[in-house]
Amino acid sequence: MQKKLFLVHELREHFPILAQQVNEHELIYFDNAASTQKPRCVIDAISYFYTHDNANVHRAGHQLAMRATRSFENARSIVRDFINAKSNAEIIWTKGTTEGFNLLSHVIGTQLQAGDEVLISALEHHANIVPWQMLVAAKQIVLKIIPLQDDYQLDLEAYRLLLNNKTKIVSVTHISNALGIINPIVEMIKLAHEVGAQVIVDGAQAIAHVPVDVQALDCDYYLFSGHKLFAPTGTGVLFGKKHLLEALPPWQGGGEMIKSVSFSTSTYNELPFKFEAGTPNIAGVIGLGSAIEFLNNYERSALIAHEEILLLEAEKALLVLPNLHVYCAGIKKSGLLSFTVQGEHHSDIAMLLDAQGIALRSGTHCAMPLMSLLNNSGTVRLSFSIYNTLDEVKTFIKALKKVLLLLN
Ligand code: 7TS
Repeated sequence: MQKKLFLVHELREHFPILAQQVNEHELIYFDNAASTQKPRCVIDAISYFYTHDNANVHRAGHQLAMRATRSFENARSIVRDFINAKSNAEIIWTKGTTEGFNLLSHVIGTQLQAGDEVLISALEHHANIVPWQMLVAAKQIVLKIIPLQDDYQLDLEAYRLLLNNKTKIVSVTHISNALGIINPIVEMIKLAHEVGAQVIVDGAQAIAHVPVDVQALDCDYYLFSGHKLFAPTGTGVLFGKKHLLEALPPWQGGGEMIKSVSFSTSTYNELPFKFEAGTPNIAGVIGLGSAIEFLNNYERSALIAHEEILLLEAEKALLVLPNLHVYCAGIKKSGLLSFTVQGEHHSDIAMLLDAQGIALRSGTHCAMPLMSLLNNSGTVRLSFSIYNTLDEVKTFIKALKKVLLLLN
């Protein structure tokens, strides 16, 4: 397919929400790690579905139901190709990364024994901590934490030492949502497989910023949320290797996930429907397909290079400001960076930037254990997307300088 030339101002035109003023300033949206904005085609795809095709999927034989099912399953094929999964059976719809973790910890948990070990890292989002803690309480499994080096990158040597024949699951983020660090997941997956452990990768942050090829990674499971990839909220994907998903019991019971039901027993549907009980988020899933098609119009490497420039320029400008600490400066990051200002509360800085039309997140970023390690109550986080511009970075730096003067 012929790709469109990437010009950031042309691309921005596709995102109607960006053309607005907030607090009498042009909106600068730097909170993309929390959720991305939606292009017009995604908004239109949802509207089109409800205007023309709305019906339930996989049930009736009437025209609307067939159209709805076709568009819904077409989105599954789009996702399959986007992450290079082998088959549609490996693409399970969820309502987001969090639901993916709850599903996996629950069904994998049924097969774990007391004393089996699950490894997560110190960089994890709560979504990859709390479900495992629930399993510790329910099944007496052992949860171990891969520590960080002094520069906050994962300590691979410690990881190697933690792996042993009791390690059943390694569950780790591809990119940290609090620090932007990219984990060496290819190497981590290889090492985990050497001891027979399976690997779950949290792709919530990575999916919008790096190409993901689940076959090349050889991960066993890969999770992401649609809303961080220009798609509607309430959509998400659980990729799992087919033979592994087949060996797992279903999670929720109900319609769609069954083959036959009697009052005494039920048999289950084939993949991927075995894990998709009840009516799914049909319009949302169609929107997710549309978001990926939008992204596929552009050369991915050009989008990635653009985000890298934004990140590097922001880091360079922040590093010369007094009393300001940029986390993981000089280390390759993706999509975002975090900083703190000595003596100032992160939420004051975010609030004063909001007054100048700049949206960003401050706080723990749902990574409280990591914040304890950093020894602070939170950071200010700048997170970028393909529609952000260098001018926005410059305006942000000017606005931040004003904030710092005001606070002094
Ligand atoms: N994992 C990571 C690495 C995340 O960044 C997030 C959301 C999740 C899991 C959970 O995703 P959800 O879509 O199911 O909520 N992270 C953020 C964030 O950094 N700011 O707001 C949400």
